[in-house]
Amino acid sequence: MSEIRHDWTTAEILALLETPLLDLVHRAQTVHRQYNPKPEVQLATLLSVKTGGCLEDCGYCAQSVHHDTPVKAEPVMDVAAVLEKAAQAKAAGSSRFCMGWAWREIREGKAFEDMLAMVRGVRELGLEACVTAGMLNQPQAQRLAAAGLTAYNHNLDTGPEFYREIISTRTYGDRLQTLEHVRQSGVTLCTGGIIGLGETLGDRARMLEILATMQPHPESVPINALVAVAGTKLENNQKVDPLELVRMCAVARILMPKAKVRLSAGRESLNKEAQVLCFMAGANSIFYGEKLLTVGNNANEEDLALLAELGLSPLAPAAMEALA
Ligand code: SAM
Ligand code: DTB
Ligand code: SF4
Repeated sequence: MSEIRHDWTTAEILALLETPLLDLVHRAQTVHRQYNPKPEVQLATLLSVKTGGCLEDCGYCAQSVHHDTPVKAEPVMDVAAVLEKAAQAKAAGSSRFCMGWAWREIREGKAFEDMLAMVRGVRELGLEACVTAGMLNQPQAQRLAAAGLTAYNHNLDTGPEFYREIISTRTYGDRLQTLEHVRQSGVTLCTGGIIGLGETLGDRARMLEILATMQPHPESVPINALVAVAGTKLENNQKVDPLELVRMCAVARILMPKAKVRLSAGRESLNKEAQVLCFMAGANSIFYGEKLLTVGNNANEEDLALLAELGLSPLAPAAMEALA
């Protein structure tokens, strides 16, 4: 069995990203079968609990106040409505429920108390609970852990040298600090990135290097392809070649053999064959449900049919409990 390493270098990762595609996919599939022998894919459903009006200026995001997009600021959803959505996600076959708040950071008060109640409620349904709500401090991470939070999503998005080109309202260091607070609290890490921002292969390698040299590795690594939203800074960026996503999934799998590699935003624009290649390359989780946070996603029936055709089963909540 290939060993799990935490000392990957930029040059090694760049060489992986540049490996001929079939060799790369073969290597990734070999690692994937060693570490994740069951033919399973985790279905995670997203819900935007607080949409729009975000003070950060992430160049890709439809929810930033710095952009004039069709997404407008909405009030925070209430606890009962969120738990109703979670129950529906469970009934549809999801094992993880991911809740998003378009916030720069978590603040104390009713909205945070409600977030904790939502986490408790989602866990009581027997689902994994994930939250993404911007920066947080150590006591907040501990309160989320005590409520039963499974994972906190906080992406690095790209390499540190390119970060300032995409986001100016916070630093890469801020991002790493939040991840450290989460790790210390015992909540698992969901952190990955986006391609298609205008970054170089070197920037992708640097992001993967920072993830793959964490000890332990993040438990979950989302790989997003830019969904270019009208009104954002990146609205005119060139569309990502689906094979670039395959490469990112493959390299993430090779570097972090046990992580859930989540094929995330941009999947709707992949054809069936490109998705199959991503699964071959080691992707073992998808967002499931008609919407991500604000943009569309593949239809449930289509996703279930694709998994069935490939002989893949949705990761059952029971298996998920065993992992917890
Ligand atoms: N506000 C929180 C934060 O920034 O951590 C959470 C929500 S944010 C929407 C979560 C992630 O979704 C971002 O870090 C980014 O990787 C991804 N994302 C956001 N907008 C996207 C887009 N238009 N296309 C692709 N990925 C996107
Ligand atoms: C992640 O990396 N991707 C998901 C989840 N984590 C929160 C969000 C994708 C958002 C896509 C754009 C939108 O729906 O606004
Ligand atoms: Fe705000 Fe998150 Fe969007 Fe950035 S990605 S603008 S932090 S909601």
